[in-house]
Amino acid sequence: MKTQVCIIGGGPSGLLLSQLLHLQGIDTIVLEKHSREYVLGRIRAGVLEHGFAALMREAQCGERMDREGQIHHGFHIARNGRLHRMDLHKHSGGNSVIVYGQTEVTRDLYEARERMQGAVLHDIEDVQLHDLASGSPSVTFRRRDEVVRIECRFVIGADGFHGVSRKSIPRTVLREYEKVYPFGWLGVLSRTPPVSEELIYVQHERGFALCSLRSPVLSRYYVQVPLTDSVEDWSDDAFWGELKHRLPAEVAARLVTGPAIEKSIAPLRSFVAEPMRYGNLFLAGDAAHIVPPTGARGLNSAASDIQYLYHAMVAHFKRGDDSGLDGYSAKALARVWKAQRFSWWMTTMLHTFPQQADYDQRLQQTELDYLLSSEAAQRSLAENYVGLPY
Ligand code: RFL
Ligand code: PHB
Repeated sequence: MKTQVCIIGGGPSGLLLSQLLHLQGIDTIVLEKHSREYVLGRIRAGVLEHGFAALMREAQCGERMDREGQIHHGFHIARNGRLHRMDLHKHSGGNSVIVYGQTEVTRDLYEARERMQGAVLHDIEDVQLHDLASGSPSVTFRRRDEVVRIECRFVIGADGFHGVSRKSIPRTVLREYEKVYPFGWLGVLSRTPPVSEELIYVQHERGFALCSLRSPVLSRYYVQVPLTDSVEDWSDDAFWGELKHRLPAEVAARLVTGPAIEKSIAPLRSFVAEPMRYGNLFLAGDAAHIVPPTGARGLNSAASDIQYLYHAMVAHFKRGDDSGLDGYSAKALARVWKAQRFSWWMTTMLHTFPQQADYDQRLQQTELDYLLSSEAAQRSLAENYVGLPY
């Protein structure tokens, strides 16, 4: 098989790039390890930056997002039983975010790829990347009992944190930066009306909590849990009880509970791999960097990588201009590190850290005091939350 761009990973990053390149007449093949149902079964992000939304529209995949997604002009921070509203719209010069689940984003991208007869191969195994430093790299994989080779001009590693692409870069070239947090998020999806029209991020001595949503009838809630907990330790009743404990009383009083349709624990981690290019392999999204979900940056950082790569690839194939490809890693990493900083800051400010020194605890409280009382601090939060410019 032959293609111009071979994309490893059929998550949002890989599918979005494939769709954008297709619309510019550039040929791609997407290789996905799992089935489409499996990919769509993963409940993840919920908040999209306006820049991401614009990219979805450019990919001709924005129609349902614009119809069903909810525009949010602000969110709340709960502390000591009180809600404090962060006005994103006012403090970011008129920007906002869209609440539209990653599952729906991915579904829209799959449907668009199908409509345009894009090649997305599922259930493939043993992906290996070859000759990345040469001008004609290739990718091999196994499907059923057959080994298939794809020859291409570029390989895109969009295969998430556990994928093979990053691992194909020699250890002498790659530098990794990592921070692991001593807790995780237990998330529940329930077919119940959301407790609040806007998200509520909760700082509480028992631990962080988050009230989010997917639609007027679908809620998404999280509570901070120790890494030693497993999903089996948490009955639905135990989850709702703990969430109510952490919410301000007036919010807890109107919380509608119901059976969990999905329940999972995600560990929190910050990670960056540098550089994001090796020869003709380009990393994008979670394959190169991850953040704790507190600042809602993960999927949005993946989208900015894709925006840079998309324009760089178009410049290469249409105009023979390689400046975008040559500058990709540095440009993407500059924005990635800002998302790392923001996610680390939100996470550190809002979570309860085991065995925290008294001094650090007072500083943490002061950081939140400052945010809640300073318009300048709220402007900085808003600028980052709606998405820094590409
Ligand atoms: P993905 O989504 O992990 O997709 C990678 C795909 O590659 C496949 N794959 C392989 N394919 C072929 N061969 C191999 N060897 C392969 N190995 C893996 C995988 O099956 C998969 O389909 O990465 P991508 O596309 O870069 O997308 C990144 C986002 O998924 C991620 O950043 C976000 O979900 C993070 N995130 C959030 N981001 C936001 O912007 N806003 C949010 O509100 C938000 N909330 C969250 C989140 C992540 C969470 N978890 C579970 C970590 C909330 C949570 C709880
Ligand atoms: C979600 O709805 O899943 C969500 C929203 C905001 C975050 C993280 C997750 O910061």
